[in-house]
Amino acid sequence: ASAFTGALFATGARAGDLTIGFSQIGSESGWRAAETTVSKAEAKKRNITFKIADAQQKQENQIKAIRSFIAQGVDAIFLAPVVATGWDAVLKEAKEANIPVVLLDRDIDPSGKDLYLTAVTSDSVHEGKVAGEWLASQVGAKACNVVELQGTVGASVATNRKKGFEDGIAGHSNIKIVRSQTGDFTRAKGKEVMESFIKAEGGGKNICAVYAHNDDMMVGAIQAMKEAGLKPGKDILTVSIDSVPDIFKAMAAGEANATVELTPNMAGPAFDAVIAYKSKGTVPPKWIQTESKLYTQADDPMKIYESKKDLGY
Ligand code: GZL
Repeated sequence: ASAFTGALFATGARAGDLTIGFSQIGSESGWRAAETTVSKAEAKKRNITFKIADAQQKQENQIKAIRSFIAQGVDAIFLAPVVATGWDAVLKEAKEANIPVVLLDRDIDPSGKDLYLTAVTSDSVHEGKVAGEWLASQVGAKACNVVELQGTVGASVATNRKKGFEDGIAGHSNIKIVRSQTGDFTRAKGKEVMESFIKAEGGGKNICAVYAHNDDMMVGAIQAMKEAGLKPGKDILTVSIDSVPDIFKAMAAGEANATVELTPNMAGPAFDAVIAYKSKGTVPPKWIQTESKLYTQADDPMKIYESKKDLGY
């Protein structure tokens, strides 16, 4: 047989034979919309049949989608778990059906570790720490009251980004989180909660900084600050996570200060792990970590905006 045929034979199942179901959270943020766009492109590159179910941020819809993928007999299931708990039963059903599950961009509680093949995520504690350390580097010894826009309650990334930020400002007793509430990772809710923070904090004049667990909530918060006659990016420092195009636009306008980048391409490494597992029995590490990078106004934000604006955010 030719070398080519031999190679195909050796790799067993070709990527083209695979059907993978993705239980996606929804499209609550620009980042998540980009993740969906990128994952479709990555599936196409590998000639994989890819089915995406949008759960509108509801866990029960994600569980239904997983059950449907099991009934369809897909080769693997991707899950971006909206919250970290409540997955044991349905993931046990996938295990019994011998369908490997890969987590994308969020984790489930450690008790479920044997219920998934691998998790492709960033280090969200580190992201929060980078954000906290950046703020500490900006304020020095000045008293700084911070308001925090948390992500979805119970999501691993919200818990972790909160902890990481606190680690980042630990040892700087002049920096205090004075208010903290969930904006559910959306622009609308981020704006609404920021409006309430501004009212509760004397019109916002004693707010020194805003920390948002994602850029979309920060974009909403920036709108709220401007409508209240405040100067985000100048009187009130901003730091958030995702590095979506619009936060770079705000930075270029001097209305935002810093963002920690999260790649939307979690699916590429996930596809490769499943292909290797299915064709060669290669067991991947439990965690495939994606990189995080801090960007500030010093990094030519308009140029970065231009490079990201057509990537499906
Ligand atoms: C992080 C991801 C988060 C993004 C938000 O890995 O789960 O979910 O930071 C999105 O934009 O809502």
